[in-house]
Amino acid sequence: MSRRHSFYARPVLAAAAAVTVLAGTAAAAPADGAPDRHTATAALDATYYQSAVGKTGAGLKAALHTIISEQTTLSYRQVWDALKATDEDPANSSNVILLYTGRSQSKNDNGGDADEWNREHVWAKSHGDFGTAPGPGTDVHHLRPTSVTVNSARGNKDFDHGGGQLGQAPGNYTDHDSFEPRDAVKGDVARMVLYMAVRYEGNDSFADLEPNDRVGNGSAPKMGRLSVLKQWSRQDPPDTFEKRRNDVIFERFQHNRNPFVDHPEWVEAIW
Ligand SMILES: [Ca+2]
Ligand SMILES: [Ca+2]
Repeated sequence: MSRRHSFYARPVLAAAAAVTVLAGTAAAAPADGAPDRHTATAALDATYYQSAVGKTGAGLKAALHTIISEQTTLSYRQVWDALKATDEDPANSSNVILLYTGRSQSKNDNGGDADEWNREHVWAKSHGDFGTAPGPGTDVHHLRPTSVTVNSARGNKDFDHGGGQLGQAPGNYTDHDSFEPRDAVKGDVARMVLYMAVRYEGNDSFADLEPNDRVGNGSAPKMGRLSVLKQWSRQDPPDTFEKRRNDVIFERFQHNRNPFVDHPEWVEAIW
């Protein structure tokens, strides 16, 4: 909760952004129910992203770091309730959608048994050894509900193409040193990893997280492979589910955004 005060020290910007996003998802929604995203993003550019718009490279990364570092920090226990909201099945409000399997499962089936869902750290928590203390280990921008068994199969592997298909999660592949998620979430994974790289720069009590182009990073505060993540981000642009998730985190939980969900072109602008 340490950054909450500073967030509300900018009440005009925060209120303007929040109200406009809500308008974009409700009042301004066209007949098909899809949010008016162009309007919502333009409003965010004029408020939340004002100091980042027009920049590229290291200057853009630094501006975004300052913006998204103003956030509420959750406890690891609070993450359960956050994920039940952020990853809710749009077709069944009693369920969440699991990241790798795509399975719709009861929100109440969370836990540690093989057939339950748990909290997957997409940026594996051993890469930088940040654990589950409030900070990167509880940042729901990269935490997703996953099948306990598939979470275990992913382990702390870097992301790359290839391997054998997972029997319990068709479309996902793994070998001894890497994991490839199903096509529908490849971009989500890339944008989560790159959010972490911008948010955590080593100026707090945690490591500076950065992508690189390797696999087998082990406990180094690195995640690969950057060239593959960039490809996946292009291949699988943000959809309604991913955008709604970003809005829910911003409005209800952390009060910060994943800039790459709002502006996927900023991936190439920085890397
Ligand atoms: Ca996707
Ligand atoms: Ca970093």
